[in-house]
Amino acid sequence: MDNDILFHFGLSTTGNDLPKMFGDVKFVCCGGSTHRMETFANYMLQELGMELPTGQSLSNICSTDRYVMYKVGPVLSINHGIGMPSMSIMLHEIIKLMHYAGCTDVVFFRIGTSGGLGMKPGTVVISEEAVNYKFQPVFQLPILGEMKSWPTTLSKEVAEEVQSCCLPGDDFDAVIKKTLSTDDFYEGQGRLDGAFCEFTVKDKMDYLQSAHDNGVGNVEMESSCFAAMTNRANIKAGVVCVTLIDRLEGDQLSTPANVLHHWEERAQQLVARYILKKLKQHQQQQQRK
Ligand code: R2B
Ligand code: URA
Repeated sequence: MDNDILFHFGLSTTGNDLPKMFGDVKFVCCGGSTHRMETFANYMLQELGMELPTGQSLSNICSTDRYVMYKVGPVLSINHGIGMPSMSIMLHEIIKLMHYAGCTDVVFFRIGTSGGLGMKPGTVVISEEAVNYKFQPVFQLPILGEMKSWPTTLSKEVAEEVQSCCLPGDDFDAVIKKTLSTDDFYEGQGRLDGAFCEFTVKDKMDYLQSAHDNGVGNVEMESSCFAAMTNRANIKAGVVCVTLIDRLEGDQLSTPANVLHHWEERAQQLVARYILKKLKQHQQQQQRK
């Protein structure tokens, strides 16, 4: 194509100098909400020891109101919205963007929230793999009238390294477990408190218990698409989600907002530590050369 328009970002290959703008990106971090990804970008600014000149602040690179994107040195922070269709659009465009910018060895993260199964709320789950409603490690999408499916493999190395960033002094645990990705927050996750519900408490508990017995630690709405698409593109990727509730205990998110925000910071903290560690290792390798 003479010009490729990354429609949902409001960027294009002829309208923007993508290599100049993004060529040094090494980490793409995404999460559902626009505000959380702005907070993460500002947090990375601080963690990377970067100081903006007085009166300046980070600004959103996207010119549409579909997604927000912030760049802090080698880190891109971008939101993906709720659900796999929104995740998939963002990933198509960010994978092309990384390609056009000439980026190499980029690691992708989803930093998110989830419902936990049988663990203390506030625990961070690092996904071993993402599974569908039948607990299978595949992502399916109908294309041209046919159902296609891809494996939802995630990097074991990244998962273990992120887990090792949880330190003895931290007031939370980080566990590696399977993540169940659903297409709905309410009935799709076995909630009884949606506008509709045609199953019993026992049906719900049997399903969630069976997920738990199959090694599932948490439930959310994007990881299988994220894992399948990064895997298809041969991109190393990790999913780090905090649990906001124990779904074996209830459905409603009744914890106060300030506590939930504090918990959300935990997943960001682990990924930030991983990034700093990798940048330091890279710097040391360069010095040795
Ligand atoms: C976790 O939280 C959102 C739903 O509340 C969804 O994006 C997800 O995966
Ligand atoms: N996000 C989800 O998708 N489910 C939950 O239970 C909590 C957050």
